[in-house]
Amino acid sequence: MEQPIVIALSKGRILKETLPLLAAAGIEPAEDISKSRKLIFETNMPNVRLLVIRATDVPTYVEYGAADLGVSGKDVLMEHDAQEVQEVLDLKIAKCRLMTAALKGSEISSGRIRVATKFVDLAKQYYAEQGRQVEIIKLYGGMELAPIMGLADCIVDIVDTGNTLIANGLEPREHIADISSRLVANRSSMKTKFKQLQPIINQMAEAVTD
Ligand code: PRT
Ligand code: MG
Repeated sequence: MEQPIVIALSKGRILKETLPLLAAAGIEPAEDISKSRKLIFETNMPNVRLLVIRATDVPTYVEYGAADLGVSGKDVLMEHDAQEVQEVLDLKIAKCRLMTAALKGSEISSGRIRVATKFVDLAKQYYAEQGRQVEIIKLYGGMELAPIMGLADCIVDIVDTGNTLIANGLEPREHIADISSRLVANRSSMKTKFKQLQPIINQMAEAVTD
């Protein structure tokens, strides 16, 4: 008998690029996700359901097995870092870079600095590897404002075109990591539901393009 499969998707910018990859695996939502306020969607496959949730919540659902598969930015995965969440595929979508940034032309002290970010653990790890003393200030959005207002010397944030930094008088400084979205799986689901998950993963893999 087919077991139920739950796939957690990040709403927002990743979703649009995820749907064609799911379609390649024969999975299509039963209704238009963008026109609905629902959080859970039936699909054309009777045993497959989709969750559409905040990007940062996807690893949590997968970690606890409330979802078998999930699609999440590498940034979110690095920050979440859970044993039970297994990365199975680089989907090569929603590409961007994790970078430090500071006010244009500003000089950063070699001593202790303040860094504003929503990626607290990632930033701690990065500066520890650099042997630099930092105080991390957790923010939930609009990181660019922090250096302008003197709250922090620099920020750690996602950069794509760089336009957001420029618009706020900042410039990118250090490249921390290249980011793209990944297909992740719950480790136990990979064992107990392998027969059902494997074809989904393989068909998505075939649809990935650079
Ligand atoms: O908004 P919410 O709290 O629900 O979560 P979220 O902000 O993580 O979700 P979402 O949908 O905004 O982003 C989901 C994922 O998309 C991220 O985890 C990244 O892996 C990926 N991604 C790709 C991006 C960008 N590109 C991106 N440009 N995430 C965010 N941005 C933001 C960035 O934070 C900055 O404010 O866009 C701005 C920079 O863009 P440029 O083009 O001006 O440089
Ligand atoms: Mg957002």
